[in-house]
Amino acid sequence: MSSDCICAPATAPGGAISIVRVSGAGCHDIIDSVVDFRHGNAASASGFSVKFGVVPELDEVLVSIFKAPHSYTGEDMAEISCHASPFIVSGILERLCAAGCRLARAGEFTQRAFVAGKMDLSQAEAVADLIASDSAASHKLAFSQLRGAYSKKLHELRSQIVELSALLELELDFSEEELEFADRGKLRSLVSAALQETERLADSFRLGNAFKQGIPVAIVGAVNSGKSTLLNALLGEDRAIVSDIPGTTRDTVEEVLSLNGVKYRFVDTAGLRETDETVERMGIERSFAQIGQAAVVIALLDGTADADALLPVVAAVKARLREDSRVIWVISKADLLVPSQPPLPPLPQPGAKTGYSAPRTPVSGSSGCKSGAFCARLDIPEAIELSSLTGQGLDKLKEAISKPDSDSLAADAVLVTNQRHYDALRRAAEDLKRVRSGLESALPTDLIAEELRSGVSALGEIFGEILPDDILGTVFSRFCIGK
Ligand SMILES: Nc1nc2c(ncn2[C@@H]2O[C@H](COP(=O)(O)OP(=O)(O)OP(=O)(O)O)[C@@H](O)[C@H]2O)c(=O)[nH]1
Ligand SMILES: [Mg+2]
Repeated sequence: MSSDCICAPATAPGGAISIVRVSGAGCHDIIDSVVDFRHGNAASASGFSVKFGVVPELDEVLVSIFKAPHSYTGEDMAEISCHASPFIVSGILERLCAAGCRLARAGEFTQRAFVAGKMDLSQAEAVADLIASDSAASHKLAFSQLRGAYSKKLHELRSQIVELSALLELELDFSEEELEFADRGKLRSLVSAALQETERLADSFRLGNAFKQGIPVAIVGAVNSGKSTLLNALLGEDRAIVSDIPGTTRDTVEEVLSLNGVKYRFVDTAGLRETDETVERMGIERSFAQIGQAAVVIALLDGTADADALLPVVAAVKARLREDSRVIWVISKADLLVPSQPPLPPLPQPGAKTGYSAPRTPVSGSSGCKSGAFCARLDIPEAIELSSLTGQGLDKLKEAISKPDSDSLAADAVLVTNQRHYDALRRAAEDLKRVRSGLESALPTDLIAEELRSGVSALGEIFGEILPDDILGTVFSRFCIGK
């Protein structure tokens, strides 16, 4: 454990009260030289205590005193609550530094907590995520990671692999006697199970990361189908330019919005149509790219348009949609549709895209595609009828966007949200795959053991322990060698 004393402001500028944090052996003596306490002093305080004092000529302060190891860093610590003037905060820091402290580097308190074994590396990372969390979803994931649910899951996985390693290492120790401690069939099935779990965790990164960064949602459709109007309706403000001129939106427009506690990044795109115009063409290429990148695609189909004219849009969406993405089909401008009975009357001018004034074709009943004609023609399972002008269907759309995500979050699944962890899990999965094929091809034990060791160390990186030696510790703790 580092012995020097560090100090730093723990609160952002502003507000009424600021907190200056101090940590390190001997820091209570430094505090005593900076603060005149009304009763006693920091060095002689026992356990956790809060003392009132004065920093001469500067401020009245309240000091929380923590004795090692019962503090965030595991060291002697103090938190000085003062009035939130930048002058006072820097004055206190100056006096602490003059008395023997140094200014802490970014994250140094948490780093000390990790070194003291107060938390593992993934929990330390969760502290940063918790501070950065800006939605119920990202908060929930960071908090559960901090509380150790995530570490527990990974520890379980890792100890499975350590156990496999331990058996193989034991064989290596007794290699002259040609003993086989590990039943190869059992080993194969254990490796498969560990590989499956490793891959599941690695695969959860796409969702976990999306929860953290904001889930990408693309609003796509033909020109003039109401995409920009929908973005504005979702946001409740006039963010994107709306006009009845087809091809109004040329470039993507992105905005963040939380639904049901989940953060989404909505992207309004250029309308899809055949065009020779270079800039519009470039915009449409970007729309196509957005379909391929989004986790959720809202595909707008203008309910007043000829269904046949929408077939290329449906085909374009289906062709570019990622396998793990969701598409929500939406029939827009529902306020212009008159509920009536099928069969559908012929359209006055096939292909006309701007004749929205006259209410006409009923595409369905009250919800979904009850008549089925429109959806059947377009070969889509169902669609939400929506009017961004009246708000009809808007709640239903929000629900369709957010329900699957809030459900998967509520399922308490352990999700990977950190790129470093994802990389380590991927490497561990590759090692396990090599172990599996090594077992299948009866590779020598020492080579298989090597791959397993590498997998253990990859997973260990997640917690900050890179100790393949603990495999040996497990061997001796579990087996009586003399027997
Ligand atoms: N009646 C009605 N009109 C709508 C609705 N949504 C959009 N419109 C109108 O349709 C026209 C086109 O709307 P936009 O939101 O600009 O359409 P867009 O899909 O973004 O069009 P591009 O950017 O050109 O691709 C505008 O005149 C809107 O007022 C709706 O729900 N009901
Ligand atoms: Mg637009």
